[in-house]
Amino acid sequence: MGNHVHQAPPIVLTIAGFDPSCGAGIAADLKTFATHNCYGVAAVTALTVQSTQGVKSTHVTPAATLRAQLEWLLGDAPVAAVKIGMLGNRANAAVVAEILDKYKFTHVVLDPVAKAQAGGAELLDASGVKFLAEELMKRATIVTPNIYEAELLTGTELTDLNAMKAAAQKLVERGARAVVVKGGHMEKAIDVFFDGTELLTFGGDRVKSENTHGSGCTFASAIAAQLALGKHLPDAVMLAKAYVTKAIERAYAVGKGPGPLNHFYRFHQDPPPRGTHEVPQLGMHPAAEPATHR
Ligand code: PXL
Repeated sequence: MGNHVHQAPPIVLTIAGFDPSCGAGIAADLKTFATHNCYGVAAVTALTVQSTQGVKSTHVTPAATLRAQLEWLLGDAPVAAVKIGMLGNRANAAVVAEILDKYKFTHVVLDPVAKAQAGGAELLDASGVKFLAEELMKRATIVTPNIYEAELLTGTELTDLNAMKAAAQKLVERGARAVVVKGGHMEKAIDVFFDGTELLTFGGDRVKSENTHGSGCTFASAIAAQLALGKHLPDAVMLAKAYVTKAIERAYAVGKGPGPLNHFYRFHQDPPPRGTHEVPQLGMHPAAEPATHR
């Protein structure tokens, strides 16, 4: 008995930064894992000072502390998939490469986060970007750059779908096992997938919404969760795109700036009708509201 009676769902690890407004980073990742019926765990690479109005500053976790978080966690629980987001600097990127080599995870989704969309704060230093391109990309199952990140990683300007396809091919030539170049910032929001063999495009309607903060984090996390649940790569990407699109459609404003996605749109519940109360179970706190039966 005790706490081992129920079987745990797949455990998915995010290695990313913390956004206190909980639209992006670790909080977005954990919400995404939860809504995909996965149990999320997290190692913090950086603390950001942030609201919906933007990133004010970033405070990178010391590399030894990041390593300690990961080693202690990974010695404890089996991880079915890993999502990597903001890394902060090269030292933390190097710790992640070391951990990937040591633990040889089945599924690793790398979101090559370089800059914050709002305000353009640097989320990975220049030598970290170089390390990511040369060392981390080849250790991942799939890399998920947006247009800006794909431009940064390939050194070419991406103005249309053909350029996105060429960029995906270039990143595979440079060692990525699979790539999805996200077209969310383009007119049509078409994503380009390439795994060295199959070149696929995933069409999508560009949802007119201001509330898209954290969509990149959410997309990568949804792919990681789908892989953990046993989906194959192109299906995982397609399902993740559908999830993000719906979560943007159902988003709401939280603060003065762009709001988060509605990660829990699947769980929307209408409030109970007036006069109906949840029935407290035996052993609930005595202050709980008494039940009213109708
Ligand atoms: O969306 C990129 C991103 C990732 N991770 C963290 C962030 C942001 C953007 O602001 O704050 C922690």
